[in-house]
Amino acid sequence: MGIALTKSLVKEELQRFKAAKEEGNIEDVKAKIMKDMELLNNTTLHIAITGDSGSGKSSLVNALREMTDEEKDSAPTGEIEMTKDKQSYKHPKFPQVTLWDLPGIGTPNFKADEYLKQVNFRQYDFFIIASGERFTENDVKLACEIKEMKKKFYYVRTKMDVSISNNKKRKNFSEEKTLQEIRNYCIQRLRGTGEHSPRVFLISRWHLNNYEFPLLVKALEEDLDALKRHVLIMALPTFSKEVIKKKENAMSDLIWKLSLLSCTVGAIPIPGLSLACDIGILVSTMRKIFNCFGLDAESLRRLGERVGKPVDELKSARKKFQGVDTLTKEFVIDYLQKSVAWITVSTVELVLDFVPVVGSVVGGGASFVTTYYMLKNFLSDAVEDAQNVLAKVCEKKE
Ligand SMILES: Nc1nc2c(ncn2[C@@H]2O[C@H](COP(=O)(O)OP(=O)(O)OP(=O)(O)O)[C@@H](O)[C@H]2O)c(=O)[nH]1
Ligand SMILES: [Mg+2]
Repeated sequence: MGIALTKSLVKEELQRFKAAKEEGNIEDVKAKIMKDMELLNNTTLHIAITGDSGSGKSSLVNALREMTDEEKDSAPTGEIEMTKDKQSYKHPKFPQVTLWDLPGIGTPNFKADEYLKQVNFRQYDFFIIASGERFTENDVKLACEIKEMKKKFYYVRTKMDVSISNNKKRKNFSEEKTLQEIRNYCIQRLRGTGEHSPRVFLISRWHLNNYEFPLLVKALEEDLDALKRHVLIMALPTFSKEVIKKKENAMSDLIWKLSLLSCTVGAIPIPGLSLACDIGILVSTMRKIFNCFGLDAESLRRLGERVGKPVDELKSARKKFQGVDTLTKEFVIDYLQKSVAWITVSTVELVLDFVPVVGSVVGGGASFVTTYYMLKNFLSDAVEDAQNVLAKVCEKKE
């Protein structure tokens, strides 16, 4: 077990550590990281989903919350008008993310002229305008109004699975051509509102990895600031290898910061282990990683319901975390114990290498190295299992 610990990789990280230390007094570095962490923990993301009745707003809210329409606390969906008032839905695992299911513009309680004021447009980070088969006058009106208020909006054409399946019956069907036609039609209508480069994404709530949902995520990432981007990535459903990679990068960055913090918090020996690191930081970060890749029992249950696979099948696809439903402190200690042979030998070597680099903070350095590599090791295990689960989801039924 363990990630590849090459000398050059270690040297690189230690140089980074040294540079961070040289940025100022280690207490200043610690204070800055603590402030960054506090800012991150207090960052919220409010996503407004609007559009005509039946366009698939509530379905999209549920998809982004990784829920089926049947789950308790999900947004009600259906063939008749359902969303009559604005309603907020917190993400079940990431309460920093709130999805707002808004009633359509021009519905009895929400008159077109007053719409944005009534839904309190200022509180949202951006709008998604959902539209079903036809682009309506209301969609145009809404796009104009949101633009006037200088808010960002993304135009989302839903139910692409239905459109593609209907078009398949035609002679000379080409999926690419069908997508192009629909995209051109939407862009043209939006250009009519004075929008020069309208952003249109063709999606299906049932196939987030198909069509243009990945492009929508990319656009959001580019538009959001670093903190909000981090919150978005953490909460994204793990629907593709690309999403797993995004999550891995985001967590790597966090690990680096938290490890720096651990070396200044003070190394506490872990009972029964010849390790000195901050167990609190290890447990909370490992839990964050575990949940963010959807490896916990609750996430796997939801995933099973969405893709129609028994939860036990998904659970047993995990190789590194077999039998783990939630990440407890006991599990973390056990995990560390299993890694101990690897980490102690490496740590001794690393710290010896480290002495000329950091001089007097060898103690802190040892804690930094231990925390850093324990967490990196855990992250690489989590990535591997997230890929295993994804592969199981993609497996065709026999
Ligand atoms: N196949 C398919 N059906 C979808 C998709 N999105 C929504 N639907 C269906 O379209 C119907 C309407 O979806 P809702 O999510 O209730 O639409 P809404 O915009 O919330 O409607 P109101 O609440 O009445 O404003 C439901 O039967 C959904 O199951 C999709 O991407 N694919
Ligand atoms: Mg609805």
